[in-house]
Amino acid sequence: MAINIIGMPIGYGAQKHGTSSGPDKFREMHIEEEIKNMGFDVKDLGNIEVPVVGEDHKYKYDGKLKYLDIVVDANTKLAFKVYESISSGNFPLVLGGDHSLGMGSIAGVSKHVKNLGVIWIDAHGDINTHETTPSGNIHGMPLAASMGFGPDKLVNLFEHRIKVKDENVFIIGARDLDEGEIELIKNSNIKAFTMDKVKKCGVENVINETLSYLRDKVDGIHVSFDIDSLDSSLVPGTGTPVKDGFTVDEAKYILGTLASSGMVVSMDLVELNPHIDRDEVTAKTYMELLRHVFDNLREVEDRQLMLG
Ligand code: B3U
Ligand code: MN
Ligand code: MN
Repeated sequence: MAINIIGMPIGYGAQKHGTSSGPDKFREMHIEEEIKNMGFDVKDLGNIEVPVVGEDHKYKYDGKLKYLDIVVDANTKLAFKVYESISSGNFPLVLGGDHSLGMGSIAGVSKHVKNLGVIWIDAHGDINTHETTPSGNIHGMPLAASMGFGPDKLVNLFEHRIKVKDENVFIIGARDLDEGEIELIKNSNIKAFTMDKVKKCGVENVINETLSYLRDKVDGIHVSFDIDSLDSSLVPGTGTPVKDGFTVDEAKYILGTLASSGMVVSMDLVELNPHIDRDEVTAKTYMELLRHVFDNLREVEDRQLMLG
């Protein structure tokens, strides 16, 4: 197995477009070398091509959903890349980019892993539809679209099918949910551990419960990690920071425990906006989390090698 770095330099799904520089920031922080140093075979597959357009494109394809066709096209390309990677026995690590890329990743992974689980770690739900979105920003919709909720263009991205069953989706850390998102959670089988619930139950119990549920039900887990799940005071370099979030240690615990489950087959790291970061703190925090993930994945690999 090799780790396949896939850059998705997209910002059109968000209000601020600076996340398009995220993948190259990770490279500047020596992401490939860091993962290699932990004993992995790593291959950087480069960036998905995302055209650069002006403001005049915002409502060119749809009166409400911003930059719709560009987001769809780039995510379709991403889905192909991710599918190619995972079906060749590799681990796709998708570097964002805004969170609209979750649609492309999940579309690609779920073509190979038929019964997929998704863990979405985020201050937001990202389960708006064209009907409920307050902003028209598509990074608030990818998880809904992946479960079959939303406009055809997003739901049928890459392939005409539901990419993940709502019952196999966990949202962890949400604390800024819109009215329509709360309704969808009520009327579906999505498992939402809002920040309030996490505080009440404890991070450890939430993660244990998530993993023990998914262990019997799915063939692999895609982790989609939004850096705004951390407390706003810790991550100035992200477009929509929200207070009362995770500490760095809690984020490490969550990602590390998921990685050591042996069930994680692919991962997104999203919403790093280097243009608004302060002294690279957000980028550095991201790298610290990443090292922790790969430390834990390394142990899983070693265990599997020992068992032959
Ligand atoms: N829920 C809001 C805000 C938002 C979602 N994701 C982010 N912000 N990063 C929306 O626009 O859908
Ligand atoms: Mn998000
Ligand atoms: Mn978010």
